[in-house]
Amino acid sequence: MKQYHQLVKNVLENGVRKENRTGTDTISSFSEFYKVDLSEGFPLLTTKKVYFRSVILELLWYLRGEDHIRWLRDENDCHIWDAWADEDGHVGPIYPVLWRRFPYFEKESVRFEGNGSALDKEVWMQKEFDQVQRAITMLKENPNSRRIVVSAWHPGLLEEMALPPCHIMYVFNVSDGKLNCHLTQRSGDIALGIPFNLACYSALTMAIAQEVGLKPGTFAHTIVDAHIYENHVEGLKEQLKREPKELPTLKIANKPVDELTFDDFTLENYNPDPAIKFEVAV
Ligand code: THF
Repeated sequence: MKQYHQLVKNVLENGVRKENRTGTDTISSFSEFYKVDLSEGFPLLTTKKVYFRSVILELLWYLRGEDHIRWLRDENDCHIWDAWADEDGHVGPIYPVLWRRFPYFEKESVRFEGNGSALDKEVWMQKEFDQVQRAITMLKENPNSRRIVVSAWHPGLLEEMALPPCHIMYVFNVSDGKLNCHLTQRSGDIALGIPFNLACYSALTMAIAQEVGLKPGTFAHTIVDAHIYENHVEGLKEQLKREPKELPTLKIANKPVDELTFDDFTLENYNPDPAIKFEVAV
């Protein structure tokens, strides 16, 4: 993954020092972009070990639509979201809820009856929108559409969230029989989060491509505030000395996305360099 190494170099070279809410300063570069061709392999970094199991479990958890991490933390012993959850595991309406049950209002006619008379009134009813299912349906029925968007930004709910979404919107695009995905991220932790986000959305794109009968195309990623926490700089410089190897292959069972389990994802030919320990800033 030369693109990732280039991204790290760009941020180290062009970045400026910034203070932030976590108390650990960052080197931060405004608006970074890279893309990878998913036909060249599954973009799981080879210059450090990335925990594939956690990546896929995080994706399956996003797809579950819940406002808590119990499935991830208690049933699957995956702890990457623990820092943001309360004891019950609640994280509020973040990605899973926003992807699968985005709250919205719809006008409906309701009949009020009494005293032998009836009154029809228009009222606003709260509903939930499954954006992932809509994207899949659109890809099947109208693949040339430029409106196949999943948005995880909901200004009215920010107060309820454990943290506001970092990857705020993705757009699917079909060109030449291939499914492309562009992710817009408002804030990206280059050492820890980005390798996960890249692999997670690439796996999602591959799974959806298979379900709708397209080939996987390109994953493209815009990161608005692309930053390296100061305590990650040493580890990343170490990683830059390592030579990227051939990418592994990901095989996904041919099932609808909603029926996938961890065992349906098979990673082949992954021979990474050793893991590098990075502390997560909360
Ligand atoms: N906050 C910060 N500061 N960085 C992030 O990357 C981040 N996320 C999510 C929400 N807030 C964030 C959480 N995602 C790990 C990986 C992804 C996370 C959080 C933590 C992590 O600790 N990874 C380790 C170990 C993995 C494991 O044990 O399975 C690693 O070495 O990769 C970005 O979306």
